[in-house]
Amino acid sequence: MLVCNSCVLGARRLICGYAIVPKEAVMSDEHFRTSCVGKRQTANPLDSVVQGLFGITVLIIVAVSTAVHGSQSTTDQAPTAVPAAPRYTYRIVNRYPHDPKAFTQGLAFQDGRLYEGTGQYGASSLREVDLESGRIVKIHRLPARFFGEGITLCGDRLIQLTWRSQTGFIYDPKRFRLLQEFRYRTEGWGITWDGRDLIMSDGTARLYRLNPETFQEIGRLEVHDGGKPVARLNELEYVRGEIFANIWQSDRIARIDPASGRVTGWIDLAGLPDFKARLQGAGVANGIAYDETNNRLFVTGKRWPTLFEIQVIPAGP
Ligand SMILES: [Ca+2]
Repeated sequence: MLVCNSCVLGARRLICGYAIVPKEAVMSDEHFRTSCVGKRQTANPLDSVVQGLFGITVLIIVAVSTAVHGSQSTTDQAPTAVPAAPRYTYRIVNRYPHDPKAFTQGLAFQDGRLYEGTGQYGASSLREVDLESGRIVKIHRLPARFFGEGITLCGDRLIQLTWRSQTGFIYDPKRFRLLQEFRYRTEGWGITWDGRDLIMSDGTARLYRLNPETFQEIGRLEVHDGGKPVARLNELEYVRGEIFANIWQSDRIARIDPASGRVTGWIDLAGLPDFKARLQGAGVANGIAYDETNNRLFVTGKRWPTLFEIQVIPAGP
């Protein structure tokens, strides 16, 4: 059971009547239709008081539930560590349209082309998107039994993970022709390529190095900050010697040292997108792509109407 990411942990920090829902529900259209996004539009002032009391109750339930289920892996259950690494914020360099229906799970950029992977059963896809207009240039729809997750370029191959199917797909980036499938043992969340190895996340604080030819695990990295594991590592991007990782249920990106797993900085994307987009169903930040040729960093989120090019800057004291 998980807490609704759009309501509790998003920028709005409101508690909806569906705050504790299975992960599948969090990611479903049904949840967004029936969650506080819809309720709020007809709320009266007293509702906020009721919601506040309900929220406190929900948080107590979550705390008790966590204690009761404490026998599970500490890595999986550990809350995101209190940031010990320096904080960064952003400066918006450019804004581009983004499909507000795209449940973004992966983003990648190479040779002037932007690629996006989307999730949800029955709606998962792989896309090439025109950066300037947001127009879908090319789309491959996954069979309904697959929930699409992270994507990455790996030389002249385009790789896409799926969530719980332990199945990855390899495509020709030009035509999206399926070249090969591969298997892995964990859930599939994010994936990136450092020019040598594939690096994959599974929602825990662990990153896996995979041989890009055999897809066998060749190493692991425990990601930590202030001595504590940093769980819920999601979409990934290799950026000039660092691994950038979205943290699921938050608008933060962890900057990770690939050698030690230490978080060297936190990029806070709060405020992207705007409040109006949140009301219209935009979820948390997810999707990082780096244009190595032009040194451009792109970020977006689940159902965000905008894809941003940003410059990362220190947050200051
Ligand atoms: Ca990426």
